[in-house]
Amino acid sequence: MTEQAPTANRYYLTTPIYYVNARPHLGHAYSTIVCDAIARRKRALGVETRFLTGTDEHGQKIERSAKLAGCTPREFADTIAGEFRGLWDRLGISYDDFIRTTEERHKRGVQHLFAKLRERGFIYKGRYTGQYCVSCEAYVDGPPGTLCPDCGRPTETVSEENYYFKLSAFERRLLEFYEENPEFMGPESTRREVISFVRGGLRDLSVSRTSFSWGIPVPGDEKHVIYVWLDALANYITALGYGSDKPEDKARFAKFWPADMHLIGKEISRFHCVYWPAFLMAAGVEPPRSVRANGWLLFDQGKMSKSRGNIVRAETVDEVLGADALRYFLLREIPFGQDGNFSFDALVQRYNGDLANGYGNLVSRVVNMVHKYFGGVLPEAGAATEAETALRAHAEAAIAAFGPAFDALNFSDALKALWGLVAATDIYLTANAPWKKPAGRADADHEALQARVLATAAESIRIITALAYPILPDAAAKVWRQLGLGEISEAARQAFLTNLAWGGLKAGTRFGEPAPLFPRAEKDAIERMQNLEDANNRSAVEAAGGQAQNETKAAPAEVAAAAPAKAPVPLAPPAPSVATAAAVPAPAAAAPAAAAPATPAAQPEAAQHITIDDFAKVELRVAQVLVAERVPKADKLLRLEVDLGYEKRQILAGIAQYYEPEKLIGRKIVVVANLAPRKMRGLESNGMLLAASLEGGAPVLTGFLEDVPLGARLK
Ligand code: ME8
Repeated sequence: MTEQAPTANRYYLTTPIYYVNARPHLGHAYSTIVCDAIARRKRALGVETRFLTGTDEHGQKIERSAKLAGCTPREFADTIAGEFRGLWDRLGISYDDFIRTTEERHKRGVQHLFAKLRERGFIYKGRYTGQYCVSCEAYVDGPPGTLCPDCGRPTETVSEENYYFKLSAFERRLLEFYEENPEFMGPESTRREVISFVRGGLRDLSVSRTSFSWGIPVPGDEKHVIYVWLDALANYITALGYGSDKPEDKARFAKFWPADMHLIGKEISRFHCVYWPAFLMAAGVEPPRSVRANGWLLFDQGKMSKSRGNIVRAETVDEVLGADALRYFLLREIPFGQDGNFSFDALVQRYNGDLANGYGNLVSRVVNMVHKYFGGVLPEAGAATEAETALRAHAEAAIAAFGPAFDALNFSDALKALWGLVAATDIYLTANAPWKKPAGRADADHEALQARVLATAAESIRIITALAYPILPDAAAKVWRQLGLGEISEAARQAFLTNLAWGGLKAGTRFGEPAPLFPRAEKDAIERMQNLEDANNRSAVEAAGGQAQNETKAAPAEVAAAAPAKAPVPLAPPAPSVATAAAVPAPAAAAPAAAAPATPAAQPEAAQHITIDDFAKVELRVAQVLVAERVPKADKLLRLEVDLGYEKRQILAGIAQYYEPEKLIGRKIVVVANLAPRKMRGLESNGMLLAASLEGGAPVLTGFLEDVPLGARLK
């Protein structure tokens, strides 16, 4: 390992590079927004900052997704990478570089790194037979049938001749490295988890695959592709020019490596805090200075993720409340490092409370009064009274509190301190009421008070705005113009945060036109956001499952089985040519219904229409069968264990006469997820499968032609 380079006045920070198998959602936006806020503050402090983001485009997972979508992996990756980049541009993310792992510069750098590792004796060839989780692109210890410990999905058995990285040689070095660099990883929970993982013993790591080809070939042995995590992690150095001989690339690498911070989600800590420093040490490259893990953004009580099907898109919030509202909410509401709930209610409450009624209203009052009473030119404040001195002291305390809290990633505390100044300025303004001239106050005295109060409040707003700029870049830019200070981006280039001393806003400054910042969100804001999400989810589900549903209409089993004379709850209007709705009976109905399955349901009558709200009560979700076996002494029942992505559960189904249990394993099906649990033959059943019933025949389980993530909801 080389020596620790002196900390220069430069800062290199990175987001994870996101997989292109899923469209961006708020979870991705969260990590990216955190980095963007940090990058903006660093730049405004005069630090030469480089902010990298990008997309992770290789691996079996992407190859399979592309195949299912009927396009090449390259076409698939181009589309989703474009969506990520487009979203970051829409949200005003100030990245300096966007790397795609399919780019030539990356491929060259990864091959250089691989060759270096081999040359230095850390790579050897061996045979790997074991379990692999395609979703996490990770090797898993255990016998066939082992579920992935990270995501809970079934693993696949692979047996391949592979290249191995001597990770075991780094156990002691890594522990020493953590000890010597206590700042290397955080928060504390991540640190503890990683250290205990390494203490548990490190085994050599397979770093190539031969069973698929969508990846970077091993130099000199092209039938192997390089393990996707080695490929992906290397982006942090290949984006700087690692592996290139060009002088400008070498200079960039020398200048910005080691990275100051890799910001990641907590689930990928092991890759960043164990494998990555080990790869770098082995290659003779210095490890990054720090890795910081954000907690998970939760929605509907679970981690927001594509596989759970509970995502919210950043575009929705941007469209209704603006990107700044989202940035503020995420940084203010969630203590960094912890998991945090996202809800439209909480978002709108924060928006109205802190932004519309708080900061936005304060700015609007002051700017409007400067226009009204002083023709838009900032007056001289004159001599300060106790009230001005107190507000100034408050502002100075806010400056002193904000920076250290922000720089320690305690964004929530930093904003709390700053919004304390918003409140204090508001109180100051109201207490001095420059809009109200009491009877008996001389004109000149009143004008002096107006000048003093408005100039003081405007100065406080300048300080609030400067500090808030990394979190509220759009709003700050507008306020800067309204205060007559020009372009805030230019001020940031001049490192305006290095000098926030009181008194920066000079008398005589001509204010810009007042412009609304955060219009109050009315009641319908939540509904609008929900509708946008519903419409998006609907089109996603239609895209994923519509074809299958058109071929065989499906209906929840129990509704039909329990009440055959009533209309089933249709997923699609019943078509005369297709017999609708029968079902795999749920446990309670299973015994009788299984004996006489395929009861054709009556056609719904017009009078029996249900509302969309009725339908929404039924939670239909995609699940995968992990285990299927016959229930002893119950010849019609199968016991299934299914994976809903966010949880696994047991379901009993009366399909033993129609489906061989082994054939069901791995199959994706639809289940009614919110059915009350019932006991059958002493076993609990949690939910029900959906199947179509053919006239007088066997039930046919639902399925999808395209790949559908586990847990995705059918609406
Ligand atoms: O893991 N809450 O990519 P990925 C908070 N390609 N953060 C979330 C989140 C949530 N609900 N969902 C996603 C990969 N994230 C690899 C990384 S890096 C060399 C390779 C954020 O598309 C969080 O930063 O699965 C998480 O680590 C990342 O997105 C995972 O993105």
